[in-house]
Amino acid sequence: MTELKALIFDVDGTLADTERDGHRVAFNAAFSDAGLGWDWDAPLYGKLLAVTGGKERIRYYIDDFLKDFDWAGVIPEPENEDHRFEWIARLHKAKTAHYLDLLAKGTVPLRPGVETLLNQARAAGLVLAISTTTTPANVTSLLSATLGKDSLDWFAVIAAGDIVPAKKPAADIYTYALDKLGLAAEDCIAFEDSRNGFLSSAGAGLTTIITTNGYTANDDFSGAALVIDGFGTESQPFTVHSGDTGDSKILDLALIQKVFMASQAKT
Ligand code: XBP
Ligand code: MG
Repeated sequence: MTELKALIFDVDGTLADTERDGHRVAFNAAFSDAGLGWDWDAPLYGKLLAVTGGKERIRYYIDDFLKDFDWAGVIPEPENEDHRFEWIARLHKAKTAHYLDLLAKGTVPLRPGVETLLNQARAAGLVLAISTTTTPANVTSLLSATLGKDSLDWFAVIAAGDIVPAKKPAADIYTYALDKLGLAAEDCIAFEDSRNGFLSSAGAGLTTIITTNGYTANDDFSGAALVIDGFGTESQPFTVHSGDTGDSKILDLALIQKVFMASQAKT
């Protein structure tokens, strides 16, 4: 049986509830600046989360939700795929700038219990890493805004965004993180919030604990080691969707070790 060496965290929806009041708001601000008249309300955004990656999500919206989008109104050669991609990339860059502003203003806190768990893990000498689809600057800004600049050094690897061509649900970003860590999947445990994220971590062979949020509570997490609705704190204990948590009400290192060992015993 191997010993748990590293904790690998997803960011959006896992470390922080970023989507509805962070990314969505930033997308809408960029759309407004560009005079597009698009408004991604909270329920629509829930549907758009089917596709990970901001640029990919915009393309999905245009192709599947705005079937008659007039490309000729925004680029000179509307049939040119490279030009379409570049236009979306520019729009997404503007979205990222808005998102970074929101983070700098402290609009997006970490989820309750996250900071305590990170500190526990560091004190216990566990390696920490990040594996996310979002743009790298979004990760460093979220960590700096919530935990202070020094927290960037807490993470041995921050694997993010376009560093791999295939985003979640592909396993690539987790495989990349494991490779950079120089660890095997059996040495680590992943923390995710969504089905796409879980497919990615499980695809890389990682035991995964799911902490759901408003957008993902009804996702299919069959095969996950544990599914709870948050990390839990003394005043806000988690609720269990599936898995064995014994008497625990908080996702602390003792529970993580227990879940990790139970999953090792099954393999
Ligand atoms: C996160 C994403 C990202 C964010 C937006 O998924 O899909 O696209 O929604 O960030 P996960 P960007 O939590 O599974 O990594 O606009 O920077 O892509
Ligand atoms: Mg996520």
